[in-house]
Amino acid sequence: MERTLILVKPDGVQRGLMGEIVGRFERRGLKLIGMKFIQMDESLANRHYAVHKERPFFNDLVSYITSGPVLAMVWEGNEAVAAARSTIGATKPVEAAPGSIRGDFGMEIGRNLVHGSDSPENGVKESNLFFKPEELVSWSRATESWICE
Ligand code: D4T
Repeated sequence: MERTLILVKPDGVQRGLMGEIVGRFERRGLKLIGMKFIQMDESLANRHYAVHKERPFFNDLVSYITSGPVLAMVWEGNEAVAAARSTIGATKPVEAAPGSIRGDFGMEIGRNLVHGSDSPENGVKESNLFFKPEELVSWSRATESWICE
C-alpha cells in the first residue's frame, strides 16, 4: 500500500478548485487518510522543496507555495503515487493530457495547481513532513472490494 502527499497549491485554493480536485482523487478510488488547510511557512516550503534548492526557479517556487493557504492531503492505495500523478498530469500544464487536473485547469508551470509525491519513498517522507502520525486516520472503506480485487 502506497501513500502520496497531495497539495492543492495556492492558485487552486484561490480559484475555488479545491472541491473539484479532491473529487477527482476520490472518484479515482484513492482513499483519503489525512487532510488539513494550512498556510505553509518558509521553513516548511524549504524542507518540502529541498531537492530543488540549487535550481534557478527555487525562490519563485517557495514564494508561490507560501503565497496563500494550501490544502494538504494524504491519499492511500495500491500504486497511489502513479495513480495520483496521472490524475494530476504533466508538470507543464500545456503538455498535460486533457482530462488531467493540469490539462483541464492549467496554463503555466509556475501555476500548476497541484503537487503529488514522485515516488513511494517520497510519499512516506512528505506525508511525515506535513502530518503527525495521529493526524492520519486508519479506516475501512465500505466500497473497497468494488475498487480493488
Ligand atoms: P510538484 O513537485 O509541484 O508536484 O511538481 P512535479 O513533480 O510535477 O515537478 P518537479 O518536481 O519537476 O518540479 C517541482 C515544481 O517546480 C516547478 N518548476 C519545475 C518550475 O517552476 N520550473 C521548472 O523548470 C521546473 C522543472 C514546478 C513544479
